Amino acid sequence: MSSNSPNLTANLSPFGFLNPASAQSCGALITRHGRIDFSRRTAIMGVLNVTPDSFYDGGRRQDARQAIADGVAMAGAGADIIDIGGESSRPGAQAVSETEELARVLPVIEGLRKQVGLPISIDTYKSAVARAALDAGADIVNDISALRFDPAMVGLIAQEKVPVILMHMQGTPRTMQAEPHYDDVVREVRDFLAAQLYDALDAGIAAESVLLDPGIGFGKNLEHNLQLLRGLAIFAALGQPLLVGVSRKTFIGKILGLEPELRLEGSLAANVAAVLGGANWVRVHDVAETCKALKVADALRFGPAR
Ligand code: 9MG
Repeated sequence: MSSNSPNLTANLSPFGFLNPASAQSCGALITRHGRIDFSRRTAIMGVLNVTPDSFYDGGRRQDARQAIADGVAMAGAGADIIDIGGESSRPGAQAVSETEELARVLPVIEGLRKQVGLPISIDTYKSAVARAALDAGADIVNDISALRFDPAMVGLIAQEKVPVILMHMQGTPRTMQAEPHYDDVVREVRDFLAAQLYDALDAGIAAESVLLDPGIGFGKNLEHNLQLLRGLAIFAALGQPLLVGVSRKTFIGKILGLEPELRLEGSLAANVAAVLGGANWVRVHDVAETCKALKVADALRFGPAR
């Protein structure tokens, strides 16, 4: 190993009891609307934002009808899960009120639930929004704060027995890109995810219901994001399924010098790299294109589809 390349296996030593990446607890997630099997292929989560200001799809969906139609199209294109969000988490985004977030997401969840059988996740860190979304037909909570921003969230997840995604973020969406700093980004994100996982387990959330996510772009600069993507095996070694979201993000724009509209190929490349690095789920805007790219990546990783 060259003297300046990161010694990632050395990072494992304090966590020597953890499983190797190949021994993740299981290859499926049980939800209220079916089982998501990612044992021999990567699960694809389609992004359905109903916000005026998300960095790529913000403002594209003027009403719930358009959002529902887009969700149905994503399901038809091969999505395994649809992730519905009503508050932008792009860098610099302002928080919205619970009332506003609910008004954006509930009609979409209710409408989509009538038309697709797929699991739906609600992208929120607010327990009241999560509770109403679950009542309206959502199945999974995607919490970008990993249960930190709303103290009632952990109890809700434990009580409802629903799967949860715990994501790492340094700061808040409003402040996170100001000057992100880490001494060792892979170790710090790994330690954070392990701590949040153990808090969740202590609160009564089942291990089979927890996915972990290094939070690409959330309080990270280009080099941090690249180190996290190179170090996915370290997060997989925590023994939980791993979700990675790179779709059209700024780090791809920095590499290519392109705006979000022109980042499809870069996103496909980064998603393939994430899958070959150990991601079990990917969160994407471009479902049809990602399905094709990941068929190839999955064949490399798991062998040809049977
Ligand atoms: C809401 N959101 C935007 N990017 C995301 C990512 O990378 N992971 C998760 N879990 N949620 C995200």
